[in-house]
Amino acid sequence: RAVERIESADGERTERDLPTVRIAFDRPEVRNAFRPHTVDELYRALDHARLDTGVGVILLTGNGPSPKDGGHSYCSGGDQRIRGRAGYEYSAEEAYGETAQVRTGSSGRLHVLEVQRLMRTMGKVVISLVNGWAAGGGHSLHVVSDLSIASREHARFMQTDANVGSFDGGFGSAYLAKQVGQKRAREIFFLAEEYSAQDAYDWGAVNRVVDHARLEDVALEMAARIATKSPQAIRMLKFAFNLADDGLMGQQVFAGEATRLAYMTDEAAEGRDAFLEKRDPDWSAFPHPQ
Ligand code: 1HA
Repeated sequence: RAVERIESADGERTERDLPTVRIAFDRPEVRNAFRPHTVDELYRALDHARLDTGVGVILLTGNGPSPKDGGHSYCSGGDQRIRGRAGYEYSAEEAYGETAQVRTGSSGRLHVLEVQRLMRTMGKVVISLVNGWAAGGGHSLHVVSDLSIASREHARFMQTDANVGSFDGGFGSAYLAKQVGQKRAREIFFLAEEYSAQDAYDWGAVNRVVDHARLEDVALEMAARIATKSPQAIRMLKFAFNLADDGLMGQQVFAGEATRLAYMTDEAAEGRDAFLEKRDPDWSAFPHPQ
């Protein structure tokens, strides 16, 4: 849970809880590559934040730097060491003992597309703090985020999917093309070249480039600013931005929120009450607006 540090004009310091949580990959020795277990934990943390009515903003980042070589990373995608012929399967027993699958509820498969869908469809703002390498499936997580802030010194981007015979043919490519344009997105995937925070900013793929030391502070400032806005308005706007690109799914998510709002009206209550009281509904108090 994040706090905002406020310093008044007379130098007095106070802290207040922000409606914000920080979720971080914590495998810096492998550039924060994810395993099925990592992704299941990420899903649970995100869903916990989704369900918590006190949370409006989620900051997604990577811990580090690596204790091995000091390298900084946001996330380098699927852990290639546990990739089998049928995808990212691995023996949970190897890492966590025999009861691991029961304990974690993990099926031993990589559910990263489910994580992407959750980030996309939750009515809260997800901000990626790209503090180092964003590669492969890690690059796609930053792409799917609502906002991205990049470290000037350490953020590096590379879409390596095609290097390792993988391809995110969903949000990771299609939504990237919406952000940077078709030609640029194809270049990013087909050439898999490294690009910088400044490149990402120039191409419209990140919102801000900031000094590394300021990355988390800037994210908290953004979160504090978003916290001053109407939660309902932010939610409707996020769903509206998604709607056309997400097709019927986008319409469903937007419409679900519209239904929720409509349920709060006297008109909807009349429909419910009439049914429960076994009478015809009386809509006379609810004219057709112009
Ligand atoms: O595309 C998908 C999906 C698509 C559809 C549906 C689901 C999907 C799920 C996943 C993915 C993918 O993520 S595919 C793409 C997988 N990721 C990669 O191809 C990135 C591989 N890593 C790199 O290219 C580079 O490591 C790097 C550009 C991120 C950083 O380079 P750097 O700074 O030179 O470090 P490097 O020495 O390469 O890495 C440091 C250590 O981290 C190495 O281990 P060490 O030699 O110290 O034992 C390295 O092997 C390890 N490491 C880095 N990335 C990964 C990794 N180990 C396993 N998996 C990694 N992804």
